[in-house]
Amino acid sequence: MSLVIVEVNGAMGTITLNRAKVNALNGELIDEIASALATMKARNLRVIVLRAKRGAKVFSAGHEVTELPTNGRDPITYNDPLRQIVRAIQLHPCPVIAMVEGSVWGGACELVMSCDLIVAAQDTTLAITPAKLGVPYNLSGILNLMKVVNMPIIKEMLFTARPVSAQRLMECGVINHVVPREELESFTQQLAMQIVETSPLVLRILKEELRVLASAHPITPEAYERIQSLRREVYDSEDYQEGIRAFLEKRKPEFHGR
Ligand code: YXS
Repeated sequence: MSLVIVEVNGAMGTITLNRAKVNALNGELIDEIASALATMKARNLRVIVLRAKRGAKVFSAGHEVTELPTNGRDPITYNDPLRQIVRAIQLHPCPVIAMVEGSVWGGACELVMSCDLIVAAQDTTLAITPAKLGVPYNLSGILNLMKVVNMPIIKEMLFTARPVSAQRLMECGVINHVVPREELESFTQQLAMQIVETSPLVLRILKEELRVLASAHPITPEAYERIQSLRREVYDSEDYQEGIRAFLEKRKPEFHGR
């Protein structure tokens, strides 16, 4: 498990992202996060902390761009690793706390927001970037963002793809606590211990009730199919190819709406 560091301290588990340079979420890293979660579930741990290494400049750069398909396939399908790990966190039977320092990008914002609580260092920023890359984000991903971020703010984040400060996101009710970096670990540990003292059976059912109710959004098959056809027009577009090409060529994309 080189891409994550797994620690267990009593009833608390810690998963530290440890992939070189910027913790870009490739399939291998996500498999190791999922494996760590499964181990912690088997050990009946009562709270999990998901973090980057101490002092990280980048918490995670989001989806591994080189793993986004450019051959006409949907870039974010049900079994995409990002989709898998978001579901694994949402279905994990105990609370998962995202302890965030550094900058968070793209799908890593959804990863952080799929956690149950977010504690962030003061200099943390989150940027949701599909519009910058030309990626047609998927319905369940958008719903996950909407569960956490109110509509005016999620529209600004999605439409501008710009970083937003942790402080502002705490004021908007997205982030639970913002603390100085040097207090991040102790504060998160204290919060985790408060959770450990409560009934694990009740927490398990509360978390699942909240997940089920928050996901209860009726959508007709025709509406779903219409969205999927609109998304296909995007990932089949020249703009989609341009977004990924520009990223790989380290230049600004030039989108022409086709
Ligand atoms: O040039 P080398 O080989 O050292 O590689 C560079 C970057 O190309 C690479 N890298 C990535 N590789 C794959 N996937 C990524 N997401 C990714 N991000 C970065 O890591 C090496 C170091 O990056 P560099 O030189 O830019 O470091 P930096 O410290 O100057 O800047 C760090 C970042 C994170 C601010 C910068 O790398 C950046 O803006 N990265 C892209 C962030 C982003 O837009 N992520 C969204 C990925 S797509 C996604 O998550 C969803 C599909 S969606 O777009 O829909 O939200």
